[in-house]
Amino acid sequence: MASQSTKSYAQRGEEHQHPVARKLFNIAESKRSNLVVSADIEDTESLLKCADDLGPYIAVFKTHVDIVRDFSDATIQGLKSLAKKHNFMIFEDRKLIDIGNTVQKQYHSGALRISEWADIVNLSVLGGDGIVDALTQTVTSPDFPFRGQRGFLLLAEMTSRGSLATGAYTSQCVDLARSFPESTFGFVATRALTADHSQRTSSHEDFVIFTTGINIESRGDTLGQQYQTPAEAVRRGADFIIAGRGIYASKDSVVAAKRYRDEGWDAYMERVGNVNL
Ligand code: 6AU
Repeated sequence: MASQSTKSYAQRGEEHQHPVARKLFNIAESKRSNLVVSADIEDTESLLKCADDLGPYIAVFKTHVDIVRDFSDATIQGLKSLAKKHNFMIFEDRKLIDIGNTVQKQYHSGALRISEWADIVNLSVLGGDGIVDALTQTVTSPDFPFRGQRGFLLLAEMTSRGSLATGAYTSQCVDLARSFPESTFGFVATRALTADHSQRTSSHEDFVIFTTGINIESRGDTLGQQYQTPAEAVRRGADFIIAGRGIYASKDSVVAAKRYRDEGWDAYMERVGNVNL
C-alpha cells in the first residue's frame, strides 16, 4: 500500500539526499507553505507581477514559458531575481518527452535555456529510461554550471480525464526514479506512490509528491481537468500542492493564495500530528 510521509518538512529537509529537495523543504518550513502557484500566464509583465505579488506565500513558482509570447532574457532575469527576493524555487513545467539526444538540447540550450533558470523540471518517461539517463548525464557533468542545483520530477500520473498514466506505467516511474537518485527526487502524481517503509529499497528513500489539479471552488473544467481540494490532496500524500486558475484567475489572487496556502499547511500539520501548531 502506498504510504504518505508523516515526517516534518524540517526533518525531511535535513535528511534528504537530494540538494534540491533539501532546499525545497527548508523553504516550505520557513515560509509555512507547501503551495506551488501554476502561473499559466502569457506575457512577461503579467508573469513577473504574479511572481512578485504571490512570492511571499509560495514555496515554488511553476511556469510554462513556452506560452509566454514575449519570452526573452528579461523573463529569465526577472524570474531569477524574484525567486531570490521572495525565496521560492522555480519549476518549469516543460514535461520533456523525447529521445535522450533531443531532450538534452531542449533542456540545456535552444530558445528556452531551461537549465539556466529552472531549479526543477518534469519529465515524461513514455519513451523509457533514456530521457532520464541523458538529462542525468547533463546535470551531473563536471562542466554543468548548476551542478547540485537542479532536480527532476517524473510525471507519473495525470489529472486529465482518461489519463493513460496509470497502473503499471505509474509503478514503472517509481522503479525508474529509484535508478536515478542523483537527479530525480519525486513525482507529479495525485497521491503518495511509494510502498510502505518495509517495501522500500532504501531507508533513505523519500520521493517528494507534487500534486496538481487543485482547486477549492471547482471539481473540473470543460476540457477534462479534474480537481481535488488542497486538504484532500495532502491527505492522499501530496507534499506540495499546485494550483493555477483557482489562484491567478480569482478576483483577488493574493487572498486566494493565502487561502490555498493555509488549507495546504493545516492539512500537512494534521498529517504530521501537529494540529495545534
Ligand atoms: O490549476 P489549473 O488547472 O489552472 O492548472 C494546472 C497546472 C497546469 C497543467 O499543465 C499542470 O498543472 N498539470 C500537470 C503538471 C504540473 O505536470 C500534470 C497534470 O496531470 N495535470 C496538470 O494540470 O499548468
